[in-house]
Amino acid sequence: MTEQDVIWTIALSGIAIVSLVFIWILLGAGKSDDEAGRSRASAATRRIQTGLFAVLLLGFVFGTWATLHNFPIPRQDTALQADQVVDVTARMWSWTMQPASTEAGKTVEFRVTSADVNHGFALYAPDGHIVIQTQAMPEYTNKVLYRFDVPGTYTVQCLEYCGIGHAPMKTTFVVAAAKGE
Ligand SMILES: [Cu+2]
Repeated sequence: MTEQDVIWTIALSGIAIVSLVFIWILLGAGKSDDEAGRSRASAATRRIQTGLFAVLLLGFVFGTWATLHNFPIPRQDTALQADQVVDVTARMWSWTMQPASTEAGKTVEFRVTSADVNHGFALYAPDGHIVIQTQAMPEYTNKVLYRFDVPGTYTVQCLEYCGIGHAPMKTTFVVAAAKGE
């Protein structure tokens, strides 16, 4: 199951649960016309609302933590412990990367900026998976860290529409096999 399928399954199950509870409440509504029954029903509804809210809140907090605690965007205002720095400049419609290669096992700090308009810096692994991305913005330098475990030819692609030459705005980043240890 891909990540997308897992997210879909969770989302659809959540929608199904909420819908079932809603239908159950609707079916129960109007049954009791005595005062005591009504207040019992509204107390039950409140308990369900509170419970659902708590479950959703915990779900969102956990989901946010689980998906973001490994986020590759480091603190931008401190020196980073990278093995190598790569300066990346985007412009309409090309990339400059200095240097444009590293070695497997190294952690690389990409310092990404733009010489003209906003661009999106995205790095794709040889198997086509996106591994990191950040904005390339004029007058700002955005840092992103990545440890390269898999050697091969990575592809850099612009992810922010920047004019007629946007789609072919690509370059490559080569990760050599680690030198024999
Ligand atoms: Cu672009």
